[in-house]
Amino acid sequence: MTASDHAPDIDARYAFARALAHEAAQMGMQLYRERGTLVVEHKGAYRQDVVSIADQRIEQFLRARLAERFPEDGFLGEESGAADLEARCVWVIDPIDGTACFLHGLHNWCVSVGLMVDGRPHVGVIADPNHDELFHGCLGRGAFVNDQPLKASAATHVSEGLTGTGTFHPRGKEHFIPFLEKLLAEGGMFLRNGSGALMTAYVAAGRLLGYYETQLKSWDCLAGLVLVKEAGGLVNDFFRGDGLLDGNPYLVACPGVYAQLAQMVGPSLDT
Ligand code: 2AM
Ligand code: CA
Repeated sequence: MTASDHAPDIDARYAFARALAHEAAQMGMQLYRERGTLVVEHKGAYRQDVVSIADQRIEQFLRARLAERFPEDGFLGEESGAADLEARCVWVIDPIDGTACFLHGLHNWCVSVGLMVDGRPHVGVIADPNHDELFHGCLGRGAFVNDQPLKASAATHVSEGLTGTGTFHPRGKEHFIPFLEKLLAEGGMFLRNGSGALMTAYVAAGRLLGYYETQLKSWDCLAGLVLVKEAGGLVNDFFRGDGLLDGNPYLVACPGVYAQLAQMVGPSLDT
């Protein structure tokens, strides 16, 4: 019998993820206060895609602590890539989701720590130190912000609240502008706060009715997907194809408006 034959200790991982994300977010807060001194780089040719030494330092911290505590687990991170993806437990983390906000002095950023077990999102923790909010959830055990249970909105029409959105230039505005037109035509309204993880958590919390992003990466949303599912929301087939490594279009929403939003997004959700 090998170590991988044993059921993984989910309790230990869930507790560790909560403490770790909180600690990383406090580290992020310190770096955020010093953001004027951080070295900023642009990823590739796309100038809006920025990364700083803060992203790299927090990811190194998370990766080292996870490897020390759970050496048998795999890892996928935005800044340092993948290791042991065939392991039963794989951590999928974004050290700072909302990097552009972080660097521009806007408070919409967070640390996102997700855990996949046997290929499915199982534990999600999103730490937002600017608002003292720790979102966390575990498959079959509910989702919470601090100690408060999360529940997706009971709305049945987009006109009843706000819908999160986001895009980036390389994806093409044809996947975005038609959606906005349809949303506005139905009396809906959009919000774009710059952090996919936080907007996903807000859908779980019932603060947003739904959230459409033309393209996300798995580290932006894996933790949040656990929260949305546990809060009674619906999610698209984000992991189809090479979704884990390359990302996909993304839609999450409360049950009463998911179909309406999916119709507005149309074929862009599948291409
Ligand atoms: P980041 O801050 O970790 O880069 C905002 O709409 C969301 O898009 C954020 O979660 C942001 O994550 C993400 N994002 C930024 N650049 C991206 C890219 N090139 N591909 C996919 N998502 C991106
Ligand atoms: Ca990031």
